[in-house]
Amino acid sequence: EESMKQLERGIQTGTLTFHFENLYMRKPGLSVACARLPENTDKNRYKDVLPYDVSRVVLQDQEDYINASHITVRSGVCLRYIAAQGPLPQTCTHFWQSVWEQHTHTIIMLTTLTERGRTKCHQYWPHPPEVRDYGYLRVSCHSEECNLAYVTRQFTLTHAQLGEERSVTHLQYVAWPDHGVPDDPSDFLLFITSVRERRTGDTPLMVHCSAGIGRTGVLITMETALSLLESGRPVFPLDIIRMLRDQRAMMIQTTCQFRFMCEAILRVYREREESIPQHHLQHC
Ligand code: PTR
Ligand code: PTR
Repeated sequence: EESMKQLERGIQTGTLTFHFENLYMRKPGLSVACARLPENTDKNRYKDVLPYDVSRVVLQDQEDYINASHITVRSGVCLRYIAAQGPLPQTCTHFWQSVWEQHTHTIIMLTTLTERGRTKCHQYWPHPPEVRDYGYLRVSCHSEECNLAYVTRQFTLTHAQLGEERSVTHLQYVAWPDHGVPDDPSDFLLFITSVRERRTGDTPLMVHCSAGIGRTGVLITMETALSLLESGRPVFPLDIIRMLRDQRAMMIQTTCQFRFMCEAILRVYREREESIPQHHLQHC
């Protein structure tokens, strides 16, 4: 595959990381006015990580702001996401409201609550078997299962006014510090596989870390690359990242994250290549 040869060469020679470092962080000309309104400033975890007005998730309420962006990948495959910051104590209700309104059935969390003694995300869900109310939504957590690198939780959301119930799955990857890369590429690839298994229908997956750009960007790029590989299409990571940054600024934070991701894509590609010829041999 030509794009994979380019990728391999690009990593070896360093041209890919050079181009990555020269990509724009934000799409020029897009405003972030709503995020900067005085009534919304304390809803942003980081003053420098704000959603564009055009792609922000709008809550159906008087107070319509949340630091979250719609991300749609359209390049042969169609994948929808909401990329969000880790909720703050004062934004947990907005977070659950967006889960409900956007019909999200899976939340992917890529951070722990604290890292090196600093808060990265507020615990926005109840410990099992507790139940908690977030605005009009009652959230109960009825199971928590720990894997090597991630935790799976099952929530039930009940809408107080409508009486309607929905199940939401929570997948929390716990082996990935911010500005860093996952501890183990195989664990991470397994995690992406379980994320892919959660894809049913057309509803967006909710993805968040602390700022909702670095690790969230890596996960979205990676799932996109895998689904392109699966459908036999070429993978150009820089094009994917540019497309993501046109919808949420600064997606993928560091060169290390970028390189990690490229190497993981190559690894998946090689494993697929190795399994295909063997399969043919058995038939000869
Ligand atoms: N000049 C930057 C680059 O190409 O890397 C892109 C950029 C565009 C950076 C806008 C920042 C921008 O917005 P602000 O002035 O709000 O930081
Ligand atoms: N200004 C913050 C900082 O650099 O610490 C913003 C920030 C925080 C950016 C975390 C990215 C972060 O990582 P992630 O998006 O993976 O949570």
